[in-house]
Amino acid sequence: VDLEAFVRGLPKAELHLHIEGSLEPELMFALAKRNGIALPYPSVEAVRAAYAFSNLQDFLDIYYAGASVLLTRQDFHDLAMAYFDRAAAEGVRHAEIMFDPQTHTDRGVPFAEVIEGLLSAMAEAQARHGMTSALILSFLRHLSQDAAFATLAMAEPWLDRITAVGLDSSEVGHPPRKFEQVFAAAAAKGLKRVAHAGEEGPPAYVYEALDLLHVDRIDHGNRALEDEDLVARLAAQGMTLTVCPLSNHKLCVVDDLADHPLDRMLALGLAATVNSDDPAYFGGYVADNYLAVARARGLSRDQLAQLARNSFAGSFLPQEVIASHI
Ligand code: ES4
Ligand code: ZN
Repeated sequence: VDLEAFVRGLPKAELHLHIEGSLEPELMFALAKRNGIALPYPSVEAVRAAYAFSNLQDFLDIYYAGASVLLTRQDFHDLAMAYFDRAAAEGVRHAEIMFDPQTHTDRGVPFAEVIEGLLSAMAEAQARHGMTSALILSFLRHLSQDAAFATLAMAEPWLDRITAVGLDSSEVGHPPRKFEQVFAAAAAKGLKRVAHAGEEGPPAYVYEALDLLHVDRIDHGNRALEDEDLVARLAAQGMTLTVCPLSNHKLCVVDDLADHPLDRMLALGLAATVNSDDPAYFGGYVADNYLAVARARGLSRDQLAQLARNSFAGSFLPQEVIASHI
């Protein structure tokens, strides 16, 4: 079979996906119309043309603006269902999806509307595709720790349906240590922990995520490669890195996909995985990410299969379920 069929046929888990980042311009326009919201773009083409970013903040400004069309539980259901249908068609068997409640509650959208829409889509993905999923409640790091605590309090009635907390948005200037107490509170409630670290921020932020937030996975982690001791530690403890090649290229974390460090990570013994991050904004879903980096770096089928195994091994599924996928 050709490489594309091989990648699509490989059973995969997706561990780093912002559900708001899966909002395709077509659905953005449809929801704007349904909700009577005016978009600052005349057409789907104009929206896509605006997706040229030179750093993370450039992207985030447009990403938060796009999310303004999401108002009702039906909107969140439709958003997530579009992602699950697409992911299932390209071999994703399990997805751990991040959502940013503050992006919505700060606009007056009730937390219940957001999470109930996502949960109903997750149930439908299971029924329709046999696909399992989990929710990661992500705190916006450009906001305060108090705001994160308020978000965790809002989530209280649904904590049995939330697997982990995460940390995303503008990294530089908002180190993990800012959220030490709220992550400890989440851990005490039995939640797993992940954090974006080392996407634009320095290796010190990866150390803080490990030592102060006690994370179970590092999202991105690219800049950990600048610190040999940190690499050795991440490898020794088998810490999963959720790497996002097309995102890295679009946000200029790497200048050229041909220089992407994914295979260097594997060679260093790091538990790297491949993920789509914000597929509607970065030009591809998870299979596109495997394919693009495979072609740019000349990855072997063994390496691609290793990445897919790493994705299940790094998931929050029970050990016996992980074993059944690997
Ligand atoms: C994000 Cl790529 C990335 N980094 C940090 N925060 C985010 N939120 C959505 N995508
Ligand atoms: Zn991300």
